[in-house]
Amino acid sequence: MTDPVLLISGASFKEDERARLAEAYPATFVDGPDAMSGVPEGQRRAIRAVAYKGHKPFGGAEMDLFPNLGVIANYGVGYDAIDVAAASARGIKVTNTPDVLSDDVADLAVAMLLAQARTMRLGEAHVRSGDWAKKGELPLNRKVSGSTVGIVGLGRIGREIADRLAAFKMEIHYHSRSEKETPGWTYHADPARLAGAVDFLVVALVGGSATEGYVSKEVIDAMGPRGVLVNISRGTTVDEGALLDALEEGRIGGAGLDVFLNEPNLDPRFLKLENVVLQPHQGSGSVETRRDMALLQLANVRAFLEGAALPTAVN
Ligand code: 8YV
Repeated sequence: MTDPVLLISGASFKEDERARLAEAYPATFVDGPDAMSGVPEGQRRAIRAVAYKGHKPFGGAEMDLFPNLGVIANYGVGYDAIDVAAASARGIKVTNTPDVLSDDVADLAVAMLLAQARTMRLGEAHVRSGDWAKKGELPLNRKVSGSTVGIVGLGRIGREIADRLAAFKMEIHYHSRSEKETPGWTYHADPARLAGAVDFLVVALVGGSATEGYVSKEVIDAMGPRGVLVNISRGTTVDEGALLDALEEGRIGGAGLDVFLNEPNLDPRFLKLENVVLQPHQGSGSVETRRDMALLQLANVRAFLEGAALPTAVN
């Protein structure tokens, strides 16, 4: 048997994604970083590329198991699970899958914003339970079109969200590290000031240590009792304890959340809340986008193994 040059790491890879990678190059498979030390030593020496999927930490200790590793190709735009500094220090390239998923993630952000503002969960339950016929109309809800939104993090995905919400005639405000060139949108240097100025706050930050708890208690408190928070970035970007307290106490109006600390085992306090829409980290989860992500990941693996320029390197 030929020694594998590719390690496919991630229990969440779909069968067809795994098969496509394994057809392209001799490969072996593990569930995640915890299982990498179980790869036989001879195979570990042969491995030059890792196709990675998942959110478990992939650090220097795991990289050192593979003395000839040259690239870690991440399935996802966010690579906060991978210690990029450790990779760079070892001369290992890291790649990700930007752009191809921005539309999907922005679509889901808008969907959650609409669902929460227009109380769609309540509406659905009202129809299914028969309460519509028995009790009549639902309490009125919240107009979205023409209202004000704040985007925290105006990167590729943040811009897609802002463009969509501009089409809802919403006034666009944003916060990012620096002011950007935008079509008449309002920049706020301070995220709490932004939160205080808008009806809806959408978090589109990158993950990682630099943005941990960035949407702090102060930012959440500034939103006020009608404020709705939407997060499609990482659970780490929001102070989750402060968010739960504010939601439970009605100090903010509600939230639409696709990401959580400790996902998929989210804090059970979320499950008791009525003023939230909860999604299972499925921002990029359409058939079309996941196919494009898988193909871009493979393109990066292929480029590395064939000595070509990496399509989407991050270091
Ligand atoms: C995940 C994501 O990669 O792209 C990202 O950063 O969070 C998602 O698209 C996907 O769930 C696979 O883990």
